[in-house]
Amino acid sequence: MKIAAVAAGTLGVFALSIGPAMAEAYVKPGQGAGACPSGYVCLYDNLNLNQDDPGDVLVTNESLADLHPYHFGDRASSYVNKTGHYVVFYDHGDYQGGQQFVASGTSGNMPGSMGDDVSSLKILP
Ligand SMILES: [Ca+2]
Ligand SMILES: [Ca+2]
Repeated sequence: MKIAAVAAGTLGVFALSIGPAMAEAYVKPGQGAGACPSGYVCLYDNLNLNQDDPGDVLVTNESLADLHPYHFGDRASSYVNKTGHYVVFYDHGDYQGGQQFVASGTSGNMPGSMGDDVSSLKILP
């Protein structure tokens, strides 16, 4: 019985590791909503999804408690949400401070006073 339990546990880890939605976050240059893959939320350095002014895009399908390691702290001016979930932007790290909720399928300039202020983001379940 103990062997069977260990085997099942190993299988579970394996199944997780080949899941379709590997958590990842990276920065690339890009413009427009097409720069954001399906299943991800993307932050753009400049207004209007970088379409008037080329710049970097932070692409992520995981919540990020601190954008500074990606050199994207206090920098995002617009966004695209293709996660299928609500995303919450916070003006401080660790999901603290002011919040802005954006629905899946929406995009545009950062709502409220969140432009050049987002320091963390959470993808809701
Ligand atoms: Ca900016
Ligand atoms: Ca901030």
